[in-house]
Formats: sequence, C-alpha cells, structure tokens
Amino acid sequence: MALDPDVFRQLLDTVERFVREKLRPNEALVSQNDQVPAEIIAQMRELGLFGMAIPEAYGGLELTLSEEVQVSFLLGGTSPAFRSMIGTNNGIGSQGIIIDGTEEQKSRYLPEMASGERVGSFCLTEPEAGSDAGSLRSSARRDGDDFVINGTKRFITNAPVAGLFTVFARTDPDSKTAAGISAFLVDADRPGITLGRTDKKMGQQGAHTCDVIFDNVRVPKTAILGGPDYEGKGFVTAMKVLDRGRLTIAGVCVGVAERLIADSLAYAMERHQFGKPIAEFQLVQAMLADMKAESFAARCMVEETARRRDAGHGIATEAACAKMFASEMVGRVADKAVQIHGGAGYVADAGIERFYRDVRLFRIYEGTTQIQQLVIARNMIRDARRAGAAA
Ligand code: COS
Repeated sequence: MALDPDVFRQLLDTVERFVREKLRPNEALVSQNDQVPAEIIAQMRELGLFGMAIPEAYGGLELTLSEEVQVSFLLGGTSPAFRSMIGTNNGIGSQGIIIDGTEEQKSRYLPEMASGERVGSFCLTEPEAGSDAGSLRSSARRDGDDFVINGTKRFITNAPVAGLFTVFARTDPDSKTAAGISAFLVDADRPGITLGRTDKKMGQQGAHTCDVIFDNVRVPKTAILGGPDYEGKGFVTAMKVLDRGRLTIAGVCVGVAERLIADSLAYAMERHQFGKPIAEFQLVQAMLADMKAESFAARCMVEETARRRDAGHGIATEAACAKMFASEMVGRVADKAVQIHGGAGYVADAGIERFYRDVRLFRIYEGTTQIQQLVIARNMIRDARRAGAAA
C-alpha cells in the first residue's frame, strides 16, 4: 500500500539529507578501508532502510515499487557500496520469502531483516553456473524428513555478514535444468557452512562478496522456501525475485548517473580553459546533453516499469529492458564524466575514477547485459507466438 504522500515526502527528504550529510563525506574513507563504518549501518537501521520493501506487518516500510525506486534514485547519489549494505535485505535476500514464503517463514525472518538485525543473502551463482543459472550443481539430497545440502556458491553479496542464506539446490538428481531446483532458507550458523575469503574486486569497495560452501548441511523439509509443496519450484522463485531486483538496480544506475552529471556540470562551469568555462564549449555541451538525455530516458523506463508492477502486471521484459539500458547508460555517463574532468577525473581525488570502476558491476550482476537481451528477445518471441495462436 502506498504511503501517505506527506510521510513519503518526509522519507525522501530524510534519505536525501542522509546521503548528502553522512554518506557522501564518507565515500573516500569507505573505499580506502573497504568497510562501511558501523555507525553508518546503525543509522541505516534507525531510518528503516533495511526494510523498505518488507510489508508493514513484519516491521518494514512496505513501499510500493514506484516509491522504492525513488529512494533508489537518491541512494544512487553516493557510492554504491552503501546501497549494497541494504540491497539484499530489500531485494534478493528477502523478496523470495515475501513472494513465495509460508506465513511461518515470513514471521520468522522478515522482522529481523526489516530491522537490519539479520542480513539475507541470495545463493544462486556457482563456480560453473553463472548466466546459465539453471545448470547449477549444488544438491539437496532427501534424507527422511530432512534435506542434506552440498555445493559451493560464488560471489555471494553480503555473505560475510549474512544471517540467512536463500540457497538454490537441485532436489531432483535426475534433472540437469531449471526444473528440479528448490530454494532453501538456511540459517547461516548451521553446521557445515563455511565462507571463502572476501573477494578483491575492481570497485565497490565496502560491499563484500565471497564463496559460501555447504558441506553436508542438514535442514528440515520445512526449510524449502514456500514449504514442502514448493519442492522443484525454486528456479521460478529466483526468476521472480530477479525481475524485481533488476529494476531496483536500474534505479540505482539512474541515481549514480544523475550524481555524475551534477558533478560534471559543476566542474565544467567552474573549470576555465581558453579564457572561459569549459561548459561554454559545444563539444563539452554535447557530452553533457547526451548524459542528461540518456539518464532521463532510463529514469522514465524505471518509473514506468515500477508503475506497471504496482498495477499488478508482469514486468519480466520491462525490468530486463530497464536494467540493460540503465546499466549500459551509466557506463557511458561515467566515461564522459572522466572525459569532462580530464586529468582530474583520472586521479583518485575527485572520486570520479572510483565511480567509473564502481558502475562496471551494474552490467554484470543480477544478469549480464547479454542475459537481459536474451530475456527480452525470448519474451518477444513467446508473446508473438501467443498472439499468433490467439488470432
Ligand atoms: N518469472 C516467472 N517465471 C519465470 C521467469 C520469470 N521472469 N523466467 C523464467 N521463468 C520460468 C519459466 O516459465 C520456466 O518455467 P516452466 O518450466 O514451468 O515453464 C522456468 O522458469 C525456466 O525458464 P527458462 O526455460 O527460461 O530457463 P533457462 O534455463 O533457459 O534460463 C535465464 C533462463 C537465462 C533467463 C536464467 O537462467 C537467468 O536469468 N540467468 C541469469 C541469472 C542471473 O541473473 N544471475 C545473477 C546472479 S543472482 S545476483
């Protein structure tokens, strides 16, 4: 349910002030120390940012997707590492439970996730199964009323601090495809779970990923997301979660692009060459105009897709379009931001080069650009066939 407009306005004002006064001044420090300070995480918890997308009945803010993307635009105005802290609890770490979880699973996990007490991580990717998620090899072998999980998950966001893993594993050993995969809710302190070393990444320092290794981890059959009747339906849950996740990432891309445009414009108006501000040169203006037009287009795509989802429509195609366009767009915007800043954009001081590295990930996680293309084209063909069959 949408928030009262005044209450929502206040939330946006608070987030905007938090980003400006608390997060931006700490960007360089977070990158240098590869750590978001505990004090900032505590403030995020107080503001309710871990539970934006979680229903009010379980302690969250229950924002509509249209509202949530407005917050994503604002959070994109600073280093993506900050948003990553709260990203999984609002997205891939909790949405499976919200969409398909049983009442018992919701009341057990969602309140702690909404408060930020428990961090959720999404364990889909494996060393040999990235884009082809349906080929994953982790297994969940039935043993009486339990399942025993074995396998390695890779690049798992927030795993080092997670209290809950949504683990995708094959419950049907005879299947090699998406069918036969189930999702399990596994407490992080279960015996048999170990973490790999934290990955050293190109950017987004402060946001952590690592391997999660499951070695004979025993869970009851009630740990299947959605309950025992959902055995074999895990892959479809993953896809539904990713549809939504892809849109919020597109929203963050728009926010980062808008930040880089504001910084580039300010720099271009201040920096003098050949006797005048470089913003007065048409070749610089062309870059600024392209940046603005592209980010505006992505903003419109994100807002329209969120509206469709809030109205109850499927958004698999639109979310893939928005994620593909917005993540590619912010890559181009970051490149132009470096160009406009010239030498100042290439050295670390202004932080532009950091954003240039940070945004590279957007084209990869929650589905590469190529996977989005595949999803879009496949859905187009399917819809055309259906329309043909109906004619
Ligand atoms: N919503 C609901 N159901 C969906 C769906 C969606 N968006 N997309 C697919 N499904 C369903 C299909 O309908 C199918 O169900 P049925 O067998 O009952 O018809 C099932 O899921 C399998 O779908 P499909 O045959 O399309 O699966 P593929 O193995 O061909 O894989 C892609 C499809 C490539 C789209 C999928 O593997 C994917 O998204 N890969 C990228 C994974 C990713 O984003 N990883 C990032 C790491 S997670 S942060």
